[in-house]
Amino acid sequence: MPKPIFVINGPNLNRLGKREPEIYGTTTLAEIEAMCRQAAGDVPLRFYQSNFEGEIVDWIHEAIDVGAGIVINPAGLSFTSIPVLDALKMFSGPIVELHISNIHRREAIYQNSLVSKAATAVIAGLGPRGYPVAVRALRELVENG
Ligand code: DHK
Repeated sequence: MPKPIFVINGPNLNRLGKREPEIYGTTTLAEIEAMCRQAAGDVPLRFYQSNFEGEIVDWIHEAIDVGAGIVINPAGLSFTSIPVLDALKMFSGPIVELHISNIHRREAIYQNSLVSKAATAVIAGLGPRGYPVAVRALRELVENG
């Protein structure tokens, strides 16, 4: 059985679909999960979202123990959370940091992601379609090393 890919989402992403649609679009998190599962194919996928930093750290610990790769949209925690960064540094597999918006074209508070210091790659600005792109990229990284 192949090891699972983790897709971890941070605060406020449970509100996608209605949250600032001019920035994040109208795709819901449930629709994004379905896109990720389709992209994962026969690779198991664990899809999580929390508004709480500690829960996200716990899921990264789960990935450290059993995961093949991580796609993470830490949302606002990208710019503030040392605990999330420290947890990601313990993960030995590939990490794709994902942002629906292009954070580098937004307000300054959104432009310095701490998480990027642990990420293998960063996808920002592709909108919700960035998620399946990240999952497919992780599958290739994991399968082809
Ligand atoms: C999502 C958020 O919630 C923001 O705090 C980030 C990110 C951007 C996104 O584009 O997915 O700044």
